[in-house]
Amino acid sequence: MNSTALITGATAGFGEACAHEFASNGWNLIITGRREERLTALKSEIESKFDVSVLTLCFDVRDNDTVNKAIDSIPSDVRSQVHLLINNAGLAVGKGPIDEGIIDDWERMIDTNVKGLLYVSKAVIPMLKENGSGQIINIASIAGKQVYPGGNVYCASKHAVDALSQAMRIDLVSHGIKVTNIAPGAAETEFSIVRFKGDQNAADSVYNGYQPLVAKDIAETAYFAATRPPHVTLNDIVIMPTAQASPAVLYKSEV
Ligand code: NDP
Ligand code: 8X3
Repeated sequence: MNSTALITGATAGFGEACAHEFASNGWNLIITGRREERLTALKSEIESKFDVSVLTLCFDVRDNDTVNKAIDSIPSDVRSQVHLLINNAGLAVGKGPIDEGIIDDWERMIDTNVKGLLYVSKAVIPMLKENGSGQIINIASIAGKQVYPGGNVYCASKHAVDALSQAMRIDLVSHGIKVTNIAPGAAETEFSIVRFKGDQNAADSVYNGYQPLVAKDIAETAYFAATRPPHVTLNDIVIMPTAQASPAVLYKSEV
């Protein structure tokens, strides 16, 4: 297997789990994120466990120049093996009524989830085209399908990801590039710690009383989507905890 997957946001959560899942199945990796020490540690761990090579690229997806410099630095022998981009880097910041929203939180979400995904995609798509095939997996969210109280701007940013998945599919079909949108419900990662700005109690309360998804559930789903035969594309996958019927309808046991 000579395929390489480029995964954004591999320093935690879904991205880190995808790195393990793909490497354990023989894929080489390009892992990215802002926390360089985590990237270095993940590279060492994966290369010691599996017979694959891992390239680390430390950048902020919100900075288009840095994104381009990082992607341009990929050596040509690695470039020619890149067949999969997993656009996973993203975040929610804050949750509350729209009129009480904090402008900086809105900008962080829109700049990361929408503009960052666009910058990385624009930089990587030429590689997929050159290589004659490929796949983009966009990690959207159930928040990109349905809006819930206090979710306003995060939901809007993920609706944008959902729309961009559809748009990419249309614009790239003639290049044989598959586009898969994955829309998870509640999953226990660092997501809620980030959303609630380090408030551990607020983060824990999101996952109390039911079994949320775990990062491995998403990684296995992404791997399944990436390993369908050439004539098959999984366009859109909604994956939820069994106890979550919709973003705001959770069946919680009595505490
Ligand atoms: P985590 O917080 O655990 O991981 C987020 C990852 O994104 C980290 O690796 C982080 O790396 C990276 N990231 C964030 N901002 C930037 C940035 N500006 N530049 C580069 N990398 C960045 O969250 P999850 O794994 O849960 O989230 C992954 C994706 O899944 C997100 O897009 C999220 O919206 C989505 N999602 C999450 C769900 C959940 O319930 N957990 C459900 C549905 C979708 P670093 O900080 O090192 O830069
Ligand atoms: C994360 C899931 O429901 O908290 O995208 O928005 S949710």
